[in-house]
Amino acid sequence: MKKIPSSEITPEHVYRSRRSFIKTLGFVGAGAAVLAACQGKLPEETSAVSGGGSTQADKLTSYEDVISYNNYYEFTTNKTGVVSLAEGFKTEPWTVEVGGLVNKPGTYDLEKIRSGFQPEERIYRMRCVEGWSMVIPWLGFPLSELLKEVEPTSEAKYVRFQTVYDPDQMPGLSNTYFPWPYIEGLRMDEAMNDLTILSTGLYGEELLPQNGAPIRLVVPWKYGFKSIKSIVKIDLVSEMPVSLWMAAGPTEYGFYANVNPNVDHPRWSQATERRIGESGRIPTEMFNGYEEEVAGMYEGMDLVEYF
Ligand SMILES: Nc1nc2c(c(=O)[nH]1)N[C@H]1C(S)=C(S)[C@@H](COP(=O)(O)O)O[C@H]1N2
Ligand SMILES: [Mo]
Repeated sequence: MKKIPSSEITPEHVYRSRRSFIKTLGFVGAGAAVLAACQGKLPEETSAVSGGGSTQADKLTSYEDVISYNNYYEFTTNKTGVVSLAEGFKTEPWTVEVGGLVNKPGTYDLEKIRSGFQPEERIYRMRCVEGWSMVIPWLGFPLSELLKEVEPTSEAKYVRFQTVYDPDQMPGLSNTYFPWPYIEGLRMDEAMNDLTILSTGLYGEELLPQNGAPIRLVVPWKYGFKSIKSIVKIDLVSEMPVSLWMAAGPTEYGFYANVNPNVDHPRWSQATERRIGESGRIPTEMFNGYEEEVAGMYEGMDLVEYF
């Protein structure tokens, strides 16, 4: 194996060497294992995407790009400016309050999250509504595991998520154009879908602030803005939550926000996307390539009306 100077050992290097080691044992994780079984050996530079059928292989976005090109408006709307403004963001102590229409509301601190849930690797395609995308090896656990613990009542129809509101640490909150705090929501079946995870890490490392540390949502078949960062509150509710983006631009951002190449944003096409770190554009897939797993939830729904 090629020697890498220690100064250049990024989590990506460590992650890749560990993965190739695991590969020789014939196991990379559920999604990849299926692909490996079908095709024999995985090409070094591609990775099986979790879900989205067993035949797709996508190149991972580099660790450097994943941690330096971000949308996190509580810090700044400048994608390459988040990293420096978020440096040193305090993520400990941290608690996530889980309540609303549940039998067993709970306060989850990081210790309780770490000991209660086992993170697994999920390689997901992520598609930003602005037309760029990444392929990220997340670490996380299904949101359904947490929701089952708190026992939603029969009145619970939606899940509402809220990001921390901390003006002392987040200079972007002074931008009064946005109705802070950042809010997002999912319908109950979407929240319970196995693809929906709470992520605490990526590339085998703990999440950095710019990616939503210490815990964020990841919903790979929806536009990136649904994957809300740095969550402090999760409520089970009976009415459809109004997200920050719905409040800021109701004609441009709907509640569902499913990736759909056939439904354009009012100001641009959604037919293609640019993979960060690669050249040119590629076609955007229905439900971001996760049609098999999620299309059933929207059967009979007009996806133009419910955008
Ligand atoms: N709280 C909060 N969550 C957020 C955002 C944000 O501005 N604030 N941006 C969203 C958007 S538009 C995208 S594309 C993804 C980007 O995630 P990443 O920076 O980890 O790639 O985070 C989403 N989650
Ligand atoms: Mo986005």
